[in-house]
Amino acid sequence: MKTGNRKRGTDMNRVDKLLKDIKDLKVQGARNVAKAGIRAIIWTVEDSKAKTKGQLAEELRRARGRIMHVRPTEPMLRNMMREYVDFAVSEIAGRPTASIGDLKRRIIQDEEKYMLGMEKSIANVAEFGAMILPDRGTVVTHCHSSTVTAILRKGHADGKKISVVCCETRPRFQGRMTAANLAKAGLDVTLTVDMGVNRFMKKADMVVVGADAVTTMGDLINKVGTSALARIARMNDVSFYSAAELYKYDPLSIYGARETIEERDPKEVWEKPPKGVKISNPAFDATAARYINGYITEMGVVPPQALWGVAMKKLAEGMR
Ligand code: RUB
Repeated sequence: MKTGNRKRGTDMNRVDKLLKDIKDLKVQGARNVAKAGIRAIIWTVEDSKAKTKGQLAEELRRARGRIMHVRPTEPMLRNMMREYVDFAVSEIAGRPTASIGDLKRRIIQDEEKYMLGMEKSIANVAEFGAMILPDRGTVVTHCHSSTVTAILRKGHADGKKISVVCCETRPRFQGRMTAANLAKAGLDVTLTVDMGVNRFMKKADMVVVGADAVTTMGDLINKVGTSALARIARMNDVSFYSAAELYKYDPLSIYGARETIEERDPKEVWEKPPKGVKISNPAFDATAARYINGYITEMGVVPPQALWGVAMKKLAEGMR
């Protein structure tokens, strides 16, 4: 992730710049967005001019509010922001004799423990995911998910002979990133235009995609095009999995909240469309649980209906 200092000649500080990078997809994928959110909290603490503990706590709460909504379809970011800032605020409230400097140091040091938790978690997902990959066969994926590439690279490292078909993923072509990453790791890779995936599905062994959000019903919200892929997989009797760390679960969906689907700038699709042409550019779509064989999580592969129970336990335990 890029770091940045206060930009000369503009009002943009490094936290604003990082949030803009997240919005502009310079930081891409739910995991990386969540990590960048933690970075933004750390920078808020480092750059804080708060003179009292109350001011520091208030700055953290305000920063959390801004960061949480920078990309609306990202419960991992929201879950991590809640947890990290709750920890920071409870440190501030629970250590009456500590100086502001000491408190800031504690909050900043916590990042290391937190990131370690994230690394352990993705290593476990990769381990469980690699186990269910075919020993030899074709796996289809969509967009760029760091979690899916971790699984495929682990499978390859374990000696599985896997050919991967990546959808190019219009309009921002994140599939190219996946293809480049996997080819570099030595896997056999084909990039196809999105709708060209149909002809590969007939000989595919499984589909694995990432996850931006998972609901209590077990439905998946991921890059637009995922739901069509799931249906094509079902028509061809191909198993469909999503690699989703448990922090992708949205606890608000237990009360019936629906995931907001981010609508992106129409210019991503067509810079200057002719008059009278309307552009639709949703970033994500929803895939019903009935199309999903399982979620590959850090606790193992779980059926969609069971995910929320396992995820609530993980959220209660925390990342550290
Ligand atoms: C990325 C996307 C990815 C998930 C999972 O969308 O849909 O499949 O975020 O990624 P965008 P990861 O490019 O709009 O961010 O497994 O890395 O969390």
